[in-house]
Amino acid sequence: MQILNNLFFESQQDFPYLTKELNEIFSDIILGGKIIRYKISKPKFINILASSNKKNIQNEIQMKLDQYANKKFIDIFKSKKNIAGIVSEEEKEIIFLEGDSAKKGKYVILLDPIDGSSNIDVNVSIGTIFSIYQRITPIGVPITEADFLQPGNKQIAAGYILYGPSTVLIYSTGYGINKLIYDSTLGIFSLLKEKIMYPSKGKIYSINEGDYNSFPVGVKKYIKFCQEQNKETNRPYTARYTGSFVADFHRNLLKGGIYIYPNTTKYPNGKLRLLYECNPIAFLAEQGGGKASDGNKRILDIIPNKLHQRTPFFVGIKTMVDKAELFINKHCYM
Ligand code: P6P
Repeated sequence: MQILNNLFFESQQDFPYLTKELNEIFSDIILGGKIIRYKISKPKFINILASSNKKNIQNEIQMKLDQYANKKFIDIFKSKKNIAGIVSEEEKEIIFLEGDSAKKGKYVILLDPIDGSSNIDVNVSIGTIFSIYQRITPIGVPITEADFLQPGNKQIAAGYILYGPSTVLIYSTGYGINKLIYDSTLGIFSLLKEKIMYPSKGKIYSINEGDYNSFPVGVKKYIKFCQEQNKETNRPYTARYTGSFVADFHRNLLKGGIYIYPNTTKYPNGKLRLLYECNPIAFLAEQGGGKASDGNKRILDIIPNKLHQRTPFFVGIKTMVDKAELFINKHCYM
């Protein structure tokens, strides 16, 4: 009924806890999400799912959709005045918006335009992750890197769009997790559920066990713990790993689990980026009653020093993250 009450655009009541400016920023995010969803569902018109044969600043193969999504979101934010600057996974430097935005924009946004892009050409769910802060430089002067190097506990909103069998927007402004679903008939996102919380128990663990030999001992011990027979503690757990962080996080949030990307030989500081992957997801996890750490400390308390810095990442049901940290700290001397 709620959907039928909507006009052909998202209505305010679908976006609880958004100020007027944030509501405008979310409209921009949703516009970008709708365009990306369309492109993904219509690849035959545009050969957009192939690799671009270029590498991004992370030295990762950039898929055409990565480039397309990055440009689309930047163009959309540039056309409005609420955002003063953007950091994107696909851009080495800060995107300084000109004119009114730079002077009057109260907010900065950090973005992973398409996460899980290695899955684009095999039709596995992918996602857009976003993180929003109030700028710390005064209105009227150009923004600086400091506006983006804020700890995750200063985020005022964060979320993701998951492009799967259905397209969903998950976000929080610090008052719980809200879930909206896209209705392609009406072309709008409608509120489906507020205050989403992790289940009290979980039995899914998500980690790329192909890297097992290069994991720290504590992580190896935790994986063996997950695989042991123990009816009382709901084990063995189930392994689920898609190679698409947003999809794995979303499933674990709804069904109960833990996602781990630890430091490995190839990624000594972890693979996931703190500012536009781990902080927004950690913000959501804590809003859902879960926990997010680097194996030792709270992700949201890490003081960033580089825009694209990486961190080991453990996120999920609090008791599961606590257990993983126990194994890590017990074996950290080994
Ligand atoms: P690996 C995608 O590139 C990503 O950042 C996450 O979405 C995903 O969980 C992870 O990397 C996959 O990395 O090394 O397991 O292939």
